[in-house]
Amino acid sequence: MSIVQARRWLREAESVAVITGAGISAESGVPVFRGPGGIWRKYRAEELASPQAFAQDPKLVWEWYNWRREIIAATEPNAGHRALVEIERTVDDFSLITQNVDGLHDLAGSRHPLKLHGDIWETVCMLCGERRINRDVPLTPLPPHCTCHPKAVLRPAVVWFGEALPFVIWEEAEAAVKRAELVLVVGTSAVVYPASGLITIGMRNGAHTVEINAHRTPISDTVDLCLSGNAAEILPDLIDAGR
Ligand code: BV8
Ligand code: ZN
Repeated sequence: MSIVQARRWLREAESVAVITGAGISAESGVPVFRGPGGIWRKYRAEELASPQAFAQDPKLVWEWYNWRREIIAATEPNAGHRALVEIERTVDDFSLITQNVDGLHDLAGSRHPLKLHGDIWETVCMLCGERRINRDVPLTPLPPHCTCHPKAVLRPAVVWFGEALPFVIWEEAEAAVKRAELVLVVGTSAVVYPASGLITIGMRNGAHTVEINAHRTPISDTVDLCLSGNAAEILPDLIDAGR
């Protein structure tokens, strides 16, 4: 089976769900979490993306987010992001589910990305809960404070390890993969749960599953089709001119 089969499934599907991870933004220059470039100073994401790490050293965690915000602010969506916008236009029932917090799907024009892990451009106050978009690069001073109280600290409005995913978004994502005839899994190492569990849910509900990844992952042996390579090249290639 090959990309011809994937094009056919895409052409025939009335309901498509796409699950993206950091790999779809790699071509834009956004560092991935695992594999080369995934380390910041000497820390792995798991050591910084947690309430415990933030409680222990909010300034260090914010320095990591400032580093990422600065990189992301200088990036553009790539052909992979844009191809998903194109596919969204041609499929009756299309859902884009992303683990990414970089906002590149929004910038590319995706109508309603389901952000399972939040948004790096949004802050939330640890005291009053106020959420706001803040695109200052870099954010300073660190840690940023809310206007509600001189000691109220702002955190990134993202989902850290050990934290629950946003319930409404999760429900919408789970419903999408349950009704999908085709699930595309793009640029994720498929090791973070419950996000990666959506792939199995799609499979169990009869969807064709296609993985697009530069390397093999723990789901490569279970999906119907693996398209190995760069998402920024493969996704545009999926769009069948004759659709
Ligand atoms: C929860 C924060 C419970 C935002 C992130 C043991 C077993 C199973 C699960 C667990 C376990 N122990 C703990 C858990 C749960 C834990 C978890 O899954 N841990 C893992 C590491 C084992 N999960 C949680 O804690 C979740 N919460 O379970 O809560 C709960 C329930 C109710 C009430 C209270 C609590 C929360 C998970 C969210 C964590 N937050 N980030 C941020 O700062 O970004 S996770 C982090 O990893 C990012 O969000 C990222 O999105 C996510 C997944 O990474 P990927 O996107 O896949 O990126 P990665 O670098 O790994 O891979 C890139 C891929 O792209 C690679 O495959 C590469 O080959 C490919 N690629 C590269 N270039 C290209 C490419 N592909 C194509 N083209 C290219 N050009
Ligand atoms: Zn506040």
